[in-house]
Amino acid sequence: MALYNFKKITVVPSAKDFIDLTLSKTQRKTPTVIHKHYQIHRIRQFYMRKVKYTQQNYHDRLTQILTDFPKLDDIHPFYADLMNVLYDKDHYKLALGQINIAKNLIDNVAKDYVRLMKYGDSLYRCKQLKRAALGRMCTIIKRQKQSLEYLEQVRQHLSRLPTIDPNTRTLLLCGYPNVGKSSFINKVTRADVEVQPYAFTTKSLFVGHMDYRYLRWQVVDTPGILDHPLEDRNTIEMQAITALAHLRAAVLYVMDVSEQCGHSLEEQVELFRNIKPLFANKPLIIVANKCDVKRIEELPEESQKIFESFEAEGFSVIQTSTLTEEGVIQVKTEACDRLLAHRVDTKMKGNKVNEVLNRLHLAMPAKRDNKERLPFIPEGAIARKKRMEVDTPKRKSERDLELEMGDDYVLDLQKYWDLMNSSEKYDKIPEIWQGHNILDYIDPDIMKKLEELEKEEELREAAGEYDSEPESEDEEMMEIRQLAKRIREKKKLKILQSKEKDTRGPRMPRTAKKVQRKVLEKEMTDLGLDMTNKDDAHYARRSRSVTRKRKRDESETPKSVARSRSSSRPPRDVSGLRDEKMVKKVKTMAKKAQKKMNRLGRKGEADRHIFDTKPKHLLAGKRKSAFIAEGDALRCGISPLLFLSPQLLLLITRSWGMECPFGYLGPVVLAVSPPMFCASTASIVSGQCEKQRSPRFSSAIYKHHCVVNIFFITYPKYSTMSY
Ligand SMILES: Nc1nc2c(ncn2[C@@H]2O[C@H](COP(=O)(O)OP(=O)(O)OP(=O)(O)O)[C@@H](O)[C@H]2O)c(=O)[nH]1
Ligand SMILES: [Mg+2]
Repeated sequence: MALYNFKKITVVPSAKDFIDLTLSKTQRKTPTVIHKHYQIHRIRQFYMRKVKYTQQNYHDRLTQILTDFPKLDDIHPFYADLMNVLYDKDHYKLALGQINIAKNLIDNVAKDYVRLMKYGDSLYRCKQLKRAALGRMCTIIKRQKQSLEYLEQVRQHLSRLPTIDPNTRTLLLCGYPNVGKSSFINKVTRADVEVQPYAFTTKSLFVGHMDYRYLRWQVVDTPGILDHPLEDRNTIEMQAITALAHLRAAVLYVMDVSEQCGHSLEEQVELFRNIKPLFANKPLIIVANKCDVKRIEELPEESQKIFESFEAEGFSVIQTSTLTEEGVIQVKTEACDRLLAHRVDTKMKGNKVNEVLNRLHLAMPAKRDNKERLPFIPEGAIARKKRMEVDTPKRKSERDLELEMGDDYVLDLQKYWDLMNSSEKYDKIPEIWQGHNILDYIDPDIMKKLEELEKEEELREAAGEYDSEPESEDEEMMEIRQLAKRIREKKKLKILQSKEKDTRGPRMPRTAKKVQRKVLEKEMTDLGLDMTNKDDAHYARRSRSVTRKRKRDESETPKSVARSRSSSRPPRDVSGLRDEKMVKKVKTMAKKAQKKMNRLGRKGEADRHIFDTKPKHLLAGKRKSAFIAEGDALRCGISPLLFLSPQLLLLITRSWGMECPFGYLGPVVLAVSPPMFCASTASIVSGQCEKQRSPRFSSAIYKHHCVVNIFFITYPKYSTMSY
């Protein structure tokens, strides 16, 4: 069974509010800026989102309504019937059905328009589609105005219904109007139902709660019922009938014995007979109310017989007065007891009881014999207890002291300190002593440890651990010792000797050892090297400071008067080679060796490559930056008639790149009639500067279509065009 909370159904907005809410939410939560020059895809997306968002909102809200409102088939029959009585089942179902249809319609509208939007080719069209979609959705909601209003009323009413649990222990009050049902419920529960001396004070069900036998009970007060056929009963009465029909409760049929309610005793009995089928399988008590006014015994005999016949039928009749509270509690207890018994009975009749009983065992211990068994306390325990009860006065606790001294009491725990010298109890302990934190040095066991150490030391000494006995060592050991001594001495001496040396003094690097040139040359000659003509050679390795800089070579003999050239080092490809011939040979060899490599070498991705020597984005200016000025040739003082003359050509060539009032002169367009030709010529040339469609240009062509025209294409001074 679905669980519904009647109190927590969300508010159903009216159609107008619903539309306003949803549209404003769409407006708030979706983007708002769109331009017609945006990509069409983006425009479509923009409007599609609006349509979808609106649809989703409507859908969600309507779905919530559908899920929040209870389905009559899913709830307890008592509530289903009550709702049928109160709101009319058909109307209710129809309203919810309408809402469901509206939801589906809105979904379909959105789906259709989103599909259409895919073909929208302009902002305007997309916008119109969106408008149409939202409009249709809103119209659908507008048509649900009545359903929404009805559902909101139902919601409000449902939320105010009393929370009656159809399955719990219940006492149900019923009877003619004005007999004192509400007075009774007010007496036995904490409920506060209106009591008035006229009929139909209570127009709907009321519930109150009470406790009996540690259980929670609910008491339901119903509106009064009149005695007429079921079809004639109004909604107020039908609520009572519904409660009677569906609640498994103990029924208290309240009668007014005094007939102050305006209905005779016979009428009340008649009603009882009529609605008796509703009491089937329910404990029933007849409450003869208002006994303070008239008791049954005071009634005429015929009337008394009525009650006697009731008793004969097995119904208990209890006289009560809500005014004097006579019999009220009796009615309550009897009704509750009977209901409990009845519930147990019905449970026992059910199938479940066997399953439970199989598992239950109630143990009832039987008495073994009549022997008296007194509690036993061992002797020892008694003795100990006696010992514990000593007469010596108890030590006074701080609490006792506090009570004794009152305001003068000061908590002093220092007096309990366990010191060797009790006079030191209140001495102040310094935290720092001679610059040391004394807490770091506190070891409570220090004296003990010291004692132990001393004892150990004494024992060791006594054992002679520290006595050395050289005699005990053998000769070999002696020798080793002596040798070691000598080694140590020698080592010390060596260290001393080395310390005497000044090891850190300046040293001559081995490389800088001076070798006499003559000595070297002689040595080399002896070894068989030819050492003639070696005046320029320098054999020694260059020491940095001396030969860091290459000595400047002597200048060449000047070849011109103006300049003299200093002789430089021989080029690297010549250096080390004997003569011209050798150089030539080496070069051919190198070329040959490279040949194969060159043949194999292909242009690869690693090679430097300029992909586009004239990238358009760098070289083409803005479209507006170049324009063609008609008759620029004239402004430059050139007659169009001189078109073919060589002087003109020369002039044109010279004027290329010249400054003119519009910028710089560029390519020349020669336009001759017929105009078509002019246009094509012009467009060919102007195509270079992307100005085919310049209106100024074409109008110029058509104005002068019969004569030869010279057009200079000019570029503004700031143009980046290169030509
Ligand atoms: N003297 C007397 N008057 C009572 C007693 N019980 C109720 N009344 C009066 O009867 C009148 C009706 O009482 P209600 O409790 O409103 O009766 P009801 O059955 O709830 O009436 P509806 O709600 O109209 O069906 C009130 O004026 C009460 O004061 C009673 O025991 N003794
Ligand atoms: Mg009432």
